[in-house]
Amino acid sequence: MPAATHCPYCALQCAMTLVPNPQGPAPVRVEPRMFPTNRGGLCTKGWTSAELLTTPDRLTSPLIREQGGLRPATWDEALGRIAAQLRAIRREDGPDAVAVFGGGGLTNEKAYLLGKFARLALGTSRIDYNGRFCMASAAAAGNRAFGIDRGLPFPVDDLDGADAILLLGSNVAATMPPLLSHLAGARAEGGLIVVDPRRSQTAQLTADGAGLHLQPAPGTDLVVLLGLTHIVLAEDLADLDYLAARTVGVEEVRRSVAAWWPERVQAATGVPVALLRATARTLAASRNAFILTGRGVEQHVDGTDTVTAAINLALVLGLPGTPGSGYGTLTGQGNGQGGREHGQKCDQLPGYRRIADPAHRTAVAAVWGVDPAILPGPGVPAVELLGLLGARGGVRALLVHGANVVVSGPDVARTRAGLAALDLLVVCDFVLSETAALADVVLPVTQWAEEEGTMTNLEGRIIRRRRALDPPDGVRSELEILADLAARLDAPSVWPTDPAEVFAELARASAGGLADYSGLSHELLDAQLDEGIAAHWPYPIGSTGTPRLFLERFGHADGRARLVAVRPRELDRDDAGATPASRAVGQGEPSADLTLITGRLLEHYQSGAQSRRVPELSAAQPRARAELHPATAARLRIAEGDPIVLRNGRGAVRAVALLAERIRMDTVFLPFHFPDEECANLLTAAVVDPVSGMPEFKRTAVTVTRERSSESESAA
Ligand SMILES: Nc1nc2c(c(=O)[nH]1)N[C@H]1C(S)=C(S)[C@@H](COP(=O)(O)OP(=O)(O)OC[C@H]3O[C@@H](n4cnc5c(=O)[nH]c(N)nc54)[C@H](O)[C@@H]3O)O[C@H]1N2
Ligand SMILES: Nc1nc2c(c(=O)[nH]1)N[C@H]1C(S)=C(S)[C@@H](COP(=O)(O)OP(=O)(O)OC[C@H]3O[C@@H](n4cnc5c(=O)[nH]c(N)nc54)[C@H](O)[C@@H]3O)O[C@H]1N2
Ligand code: SF4
Ligand SMILES: [Mo]
Repeated sequence: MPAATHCPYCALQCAMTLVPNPQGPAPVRVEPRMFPTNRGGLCTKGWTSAELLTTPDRLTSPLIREQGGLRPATWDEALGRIAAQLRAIRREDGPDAVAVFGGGGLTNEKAYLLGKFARLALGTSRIDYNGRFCMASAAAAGNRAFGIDRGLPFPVDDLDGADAILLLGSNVAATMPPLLSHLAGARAEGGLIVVDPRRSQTAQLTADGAGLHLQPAPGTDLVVLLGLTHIVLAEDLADLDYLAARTVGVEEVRRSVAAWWPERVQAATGVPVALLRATARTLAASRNAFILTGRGVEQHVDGTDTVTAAINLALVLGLPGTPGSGYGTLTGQGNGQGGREHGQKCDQLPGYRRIADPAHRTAVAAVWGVDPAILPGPGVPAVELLGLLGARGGVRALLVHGANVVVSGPDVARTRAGLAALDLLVVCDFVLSETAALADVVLPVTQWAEEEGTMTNLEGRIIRRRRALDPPDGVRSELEILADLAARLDAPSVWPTDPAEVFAELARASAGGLADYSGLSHELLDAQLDEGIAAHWPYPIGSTGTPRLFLERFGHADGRARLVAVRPRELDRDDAGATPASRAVGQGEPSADLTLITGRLLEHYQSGAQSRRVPELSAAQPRARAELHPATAARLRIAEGDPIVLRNGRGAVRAVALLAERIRMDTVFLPFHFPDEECANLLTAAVVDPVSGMPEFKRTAVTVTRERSSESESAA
């Protein structure tokens, strides 16, 4: 039977039908399906997604480490060993010696059960997930400004009516290609404005009068945004009626941007005054404008403040909560939205509830049938958690579900050392990812086409993932694994393994929370699929969902949005010496010091654990290539295709030089999809945004040289 489902990868969750294909290279064939986000389109990753189902190195048996290697084991042996070791560690060092690391790719059902498992079966406060690398700063800024964090508080097709869209640090042409159809309206009006230190595929869409490209020095977006807000206020372009009726805090923001006149912003960021003014005026003159942020502006130590500055600009222009306009962040992972709502964040309980709030604890404990006093308190965010691995008084056992931290976490050498110092590393995956290869026990799990569940896409729309074929023998679902371990650990409460039952429990536990799913069920979602109804949360019992938030009020008690005054970071704290600002205006001696920014290629997904195993994708992008400006390359005596090394105090990465005029001369771009000696995160630092705990993936000081074999020439 064909199954109407969605792509396994990103948050656009493009709709597809999986058709049985017994004769084909993969057991099912992917057919695109009409849906508001993708309109029948798919990117190359979606088209090839079924090939991973039968990848030759698919895991089909638990593995246990013995004498340095991994050997197959029975489920009973593997789970028995995990339970025994967890019990012993807990007895010796207490429940916080065991930690859990989740993922934004997990279904809502898995993410919910994982949070419950950590709190009830392990009793640990130490759970967090890879969404901390992805959504944490935008979430923190959204909560601060609006009192609710839903990536897009409006359906994606609202963008169609826009005549201006300011897209900050997002390369949707590579990261969500079908979304481009929603930008066509703004392009036709000349209103697509892209802010990126690279002339990315998305920035190239602004050519020929379709819009503007602002190319600031990496990490200076906050200053750009202060400058834009300054111009809007100084030129009397602000929506004063809206500010008075719907917000608080504009006077502080007015004062905070007063000193950021355009010439000063140009000097600090490299963006010409004329472009700054044109941007502010285009946004202010448009009837329907949107401001959208992506990881380029968020993955910084000041990411929360930068998103706050973007929201301030949106509020000054009167966009959020105004029909046909708005602010949003483009959620990344398949369930990056739902994954941040149901309890795998260290400070959170289901329904986007706070674990430190007594009323929230009581509500969830009642659904779980336990005394709220047994729920642990808040834990620590992901980067801090990874820093506790193997430390004295830290974590001795780690369970990983849906993340490949030795490729995608910051400062990979630190994480590798932490993992090596553990007594027990358990990884659930369907392939032997680089992290799974280090585990003491590996548990093979089902893939997307083999399971039922729900995902919440970038619009806060809850959709169904449907089973199209049986999993291979030997593979179990994560729900079964968690229930089995919970029983072995004598956990209280019930541990359903049927995804529909888990969803029903999640719905009850979320009732009354911000992300209320209580009116939904698998059954209703299936019916909605056929009727094409949009199940955006909050969806309390008796409602029909909330496609658009904030039309009448924001999430704070007084219904008003908050403008929060923010200031730029110290631009000279870079560990390589020269500041981006000084480079922006061409000061300083020529040197090999560059600012590394990292990001994505169309063909690969995240750590590459999945996409590197799909032949077409890995053939298209087999190796890490580092983008350098030809002038920079000439100065460093690097030619197209040369093997190069990027280096700093944390490590060295090998890559192939890719010369491209599209990048700033002071910047080098490296994709993070590759492992081992090509792993970009050998260079990134475990420094985080103080509000959100999000690491700085997008601004790292490096030196770049040709590889040693030709060192004689470059040294001359
Ligand atoms: N092909 C593909 N698609 C994906 C994914 C994938 O791995 N591969 N992952 C999914 C996930 S989880 C996510 S989070 C999204 C991410 O989607 P995006 O946010 O679009 O992805 P990135 O490539 O990380 O960063 C976007 C852009 O930010 C720019 N940038 C870097 N530093 C700065 C800076 O300081 N300022 C500004 N303004 N821009 C900067 C980069 O040059 C890059 O073009 O993609 C999703 N879709
Ligand atoms: N330098 C740099 N680093 C970055 C970023 C960047 O822009 N630059 N971006 C960051 C961002 S935005 C993100 S989201 C992270 C992503 O980083 P990761 O979480 O490491 O990314 P994935 O490769 O998606 O890892 C998911 C792993 O889980 C497995 N998996 C998939 N589905 C399931 C499931 O249902 N259950 C289980 N148990 N396993 C599953 C996959 O096979 C894979 O091995 O990377 C971050 N790291
Ligand atoms: S854009 Fe995202 S959801 Fe759509 S096919 Fe590509 S990876 Fe899948
Ligand atoms: Mo992400």
